[in-house]
Amino acid sequence: MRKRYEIVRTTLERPLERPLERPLVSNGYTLETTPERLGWLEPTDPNLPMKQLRERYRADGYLWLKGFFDREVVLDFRRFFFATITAGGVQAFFEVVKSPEYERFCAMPRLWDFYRAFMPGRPYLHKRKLIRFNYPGEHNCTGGHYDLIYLRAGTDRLYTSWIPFGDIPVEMGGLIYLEHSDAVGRQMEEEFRMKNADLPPEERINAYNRNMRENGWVSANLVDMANRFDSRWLIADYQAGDMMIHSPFMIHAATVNNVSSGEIRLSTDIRFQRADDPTDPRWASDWTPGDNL
Ligand SMILES: O=C(O)CCC(=O)C(=O)O
Repeated sequence: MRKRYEIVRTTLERPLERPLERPLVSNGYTLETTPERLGWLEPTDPNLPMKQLRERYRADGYLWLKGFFDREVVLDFRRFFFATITAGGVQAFFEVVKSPEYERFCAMPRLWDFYRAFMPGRPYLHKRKLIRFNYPGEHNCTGGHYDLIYLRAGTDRLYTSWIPFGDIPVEMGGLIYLEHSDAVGRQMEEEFRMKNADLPPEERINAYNRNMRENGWVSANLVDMANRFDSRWLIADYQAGDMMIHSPFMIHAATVNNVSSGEIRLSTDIRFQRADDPTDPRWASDWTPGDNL
């Protein structure tokens, strides 16, 4: 029998904010567009008092901070990325990941001052930072997962910043979130913790151990997930300058880039925690291909 997960609804049901230009497809599954299965993320003003931002984050499992960064700074990084890739080919991708320009972007006082106040405490940024780019029509995209699956060897007081490098309208395949799934992720993780208890320590924290699913994902079938948890996928038209923050238990995924303009979807995801909480040592080095995380 299927497990029932309690999902508390705290936001009003709203119709879609605009008609979709294309169906949303993720790993071969086309998302349902009924109001019970698809909705829009709620934007938040980053200038609200910290107390309100924290309450919202706790209630929703995410914050969509509109216009958090200076748009031009973000677009500058996008230009740097494509100039580097154009000059050096795809091998240059990991040069960008290790570049001073990317370090500088991630070291921006705007970001660190925010986390210092939001946590509150001295922030620590995991060195393993990811940049993702997706060509239109590329079939594979991020399956449904929550981040702690890959980060089990430290604290669970983690904050992921997902930052679009450019405008990412829904049809370009930005991040989507399963509404109120922070509670689902917590319950699943508790179940994995119990199942993993008998495994050797390095296996216990592994996203690919015998108790986990392919790629560490909860599922690649987002349609089934929304039905199973009786929830909605929340979508958004992201703009350069926005920043998402999500909890390590919040389930999210992506859809295929399906824009006709040929534009590439470019984003980064980086993770903060308090400097005095335990860190996962596997995330203390630059992201490299095949680092098995
Ligand atoms: O950008 C993506 O496709 C995935 C990002 C992600 O999983 C994250 O930000 O945690």
